[in-house]
Amino acid sequence: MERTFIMLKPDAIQRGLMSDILKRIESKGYKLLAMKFLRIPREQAERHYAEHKGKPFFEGLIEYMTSGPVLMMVWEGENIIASMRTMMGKTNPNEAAPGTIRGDYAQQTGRNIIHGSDSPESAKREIELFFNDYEIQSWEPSVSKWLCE
Ligand code: DAT
Ligand code: MG
Repeated sequence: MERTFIMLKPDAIQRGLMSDILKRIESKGYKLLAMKFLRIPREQAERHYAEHKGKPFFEGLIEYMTSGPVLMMVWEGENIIASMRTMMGKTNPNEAAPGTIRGDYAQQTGRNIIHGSDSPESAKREIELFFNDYEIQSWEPSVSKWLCE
């Protein structure tokens, strides 16, 4: 089983898309391990997106990500990192396929409503950046045996 860090960005919250997006992730059968609703401090947003520091869109990205509360989560499931990237669709919502989260709900790269880790290394780094160990739940949904054999 793999873990990933998922964040609904400020535009998803403002636009009332939380429940629609959560429904897709929950219905897939993934297990929620942690969840927080808060405004990210600027310094933490910059650390989260450190790989993009210096790029032309960086300042705008940090402004956007700190402009309002986000919903940050840890989810667990089989091959969840790659599968969530597929469910999210391409970074540019105009290139994201219909049926994907960005393809269905967004128009611009700079307002693409959701973040998901892109590798096991990023997932570990991002989870540790935003969550303490005690905030991550260990639990077994009773349907587990009907989801994975
Ligand atoms: P992803 O979020 O799909 O992992 P990324 O890591 O390349 O994509 O970029 C992180 C975020 O930065 C992305 O979700 C939106 C923003 N971004 C990336 N490229 C951009 C661009 N050319 N113009 C505006 N925002 C951009
Ligand atoms: Mg990325």
